Amino acid sequence: MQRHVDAVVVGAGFSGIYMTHKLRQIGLSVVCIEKGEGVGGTWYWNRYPGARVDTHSVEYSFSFSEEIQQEFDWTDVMPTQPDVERYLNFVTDRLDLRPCMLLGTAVTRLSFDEDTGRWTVETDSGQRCDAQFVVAATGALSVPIEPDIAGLDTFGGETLYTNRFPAEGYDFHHHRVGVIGTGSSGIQCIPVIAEQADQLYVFQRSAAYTRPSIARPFEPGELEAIKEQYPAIRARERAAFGGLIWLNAIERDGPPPERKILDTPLEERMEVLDELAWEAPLAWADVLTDLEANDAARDLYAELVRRVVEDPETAASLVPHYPMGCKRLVLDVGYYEAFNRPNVRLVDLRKGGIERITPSGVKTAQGDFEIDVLVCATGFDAITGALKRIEIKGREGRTLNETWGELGPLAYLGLQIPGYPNLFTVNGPGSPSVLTNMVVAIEQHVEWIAECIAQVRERNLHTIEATLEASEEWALHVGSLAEGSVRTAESCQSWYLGANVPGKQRLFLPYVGGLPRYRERCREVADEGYTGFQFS
Ligand code: NA7
Repeated sequence: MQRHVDAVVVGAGFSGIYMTHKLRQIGLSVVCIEKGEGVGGTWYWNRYPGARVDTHSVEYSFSFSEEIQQEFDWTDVMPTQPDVERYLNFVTDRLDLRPCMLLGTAVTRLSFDEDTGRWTVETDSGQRCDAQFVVAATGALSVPIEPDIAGLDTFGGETLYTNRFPAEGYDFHHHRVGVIGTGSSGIQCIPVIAEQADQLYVFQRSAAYTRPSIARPFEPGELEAIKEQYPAIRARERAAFGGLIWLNAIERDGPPPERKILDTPLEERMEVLDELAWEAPLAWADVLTDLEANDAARDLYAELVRRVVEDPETAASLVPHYPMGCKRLVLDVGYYEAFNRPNVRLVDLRKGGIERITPSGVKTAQGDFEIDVLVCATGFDAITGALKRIEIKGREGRTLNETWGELGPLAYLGLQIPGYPNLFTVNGPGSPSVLTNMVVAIEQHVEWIAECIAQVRERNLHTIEATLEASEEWALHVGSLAEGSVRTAESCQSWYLGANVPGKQRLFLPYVGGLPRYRERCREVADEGYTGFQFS
């Protein structure tokens, strides 16, 4: 590794790959340091069976290179984990990024030297370097959390985690399997495991809202036809609220629905249900803002579940008990159908929780379940988790954990933390990130950061740093936008709020105002000479 570089990029997922390319393109010497042995970030670690993107492949891809978008061939409409990993390796090679990547190495410490204005970057391999700029492309969902369940380490069988699943896969045939966790990861792997296992127990603490994915392989010629429309697709994506135009699915970035569920008689609601099926519960103007309307929409949802799941008790347990829209909506392939199989049993933990894991299985208040394999699909310390796990020392040696502990997880525009000059965060707290098409959000951040760094260098400046005042103002603005929706309702416990991590401050972290408005604000800040930032 070079000892003295212009920039270090931490992480080689979508963000790190593009950031490394972009910084090199504007003439910087760059090292990209990645913990995984390969590139891909989320798509390197989450290799569990059934792992798949819930966005159309063409939309879940970089738009910055016409060559790349024309040359790469997706196999599926909704890409699988191997397909995304193949794509990111293709991009890395196509841009010839490997010479400046250090894989299999984790950044452990970042320290800012106020005299030199440079960062020292230390790693778990003992290699270190210094750089003028650091970009944390560390991912919003990259720090797994282990369930806080007694006896987990006493289990005598195999314990697997979806978010660090063995690269060689796992054969569940002839095994009794337990899955803990029914978020996206659990819901995607359960139908696949159900097809293989002798017996599958699904330990559900909270049911999730999910609906069928449009997953299927591309028809011959279909991808080629889409490739001809890239300019129009990209332009529409950039203008869309969530960075998504839902190719091949219903148009959801069009005008919001006008009718209110509470103003609609029951019979008419059922007609809408028959017509729109899984789209029906959210096809109302009042569902995401009025909890009573949300309850009514949940009744529609419950009816849809009952139409698939044969056992009435299981169907009832599979209906979430919190408002729709509070957590990320899941897309699945045969999830509810899996519960009609004779070898699958839902263990509703609301009827008696897990007491402990024993050497032979899971002991709950409603009985013991003997298993050979335990799969934990128990989620992540989202958005701030990865940054908090690196020891980051900014001005006056203050660690990021001290700063955030005192002030909350401040990051001006989600791009920079006051007190940490020349350190940028891609998809940091307070940016649209996880509420939007991640790739579109990442491209916007990477391009803004690259332009900002180019400006600092052109003007012969040493550092750029978000002011405390601007960061606090931004945090208040982000918070005020999220208020009054089901996302912040008391009955909502989501990872957007940090509610899945014991002890984490309850705060809605992403910016809910949509990508176009956010992009415009970032543009204005740059055009006005970087308002809210100070230079040295
Ligand atoms: P999620 O969505 O955070 O889901 C984690 C699941 O694990 C969720 O059902 C949790 O129940 C459950 N969980 C966590 N700890 C426990 C314990 N101790 N006992 C029982 N159940 C537990 O993570 P995913 O990986 O599925 O998805 C993350 C994101 O990736 C997703 O939103 C997409 O954006 C892609 P809980 O809900 O907390 O009651």
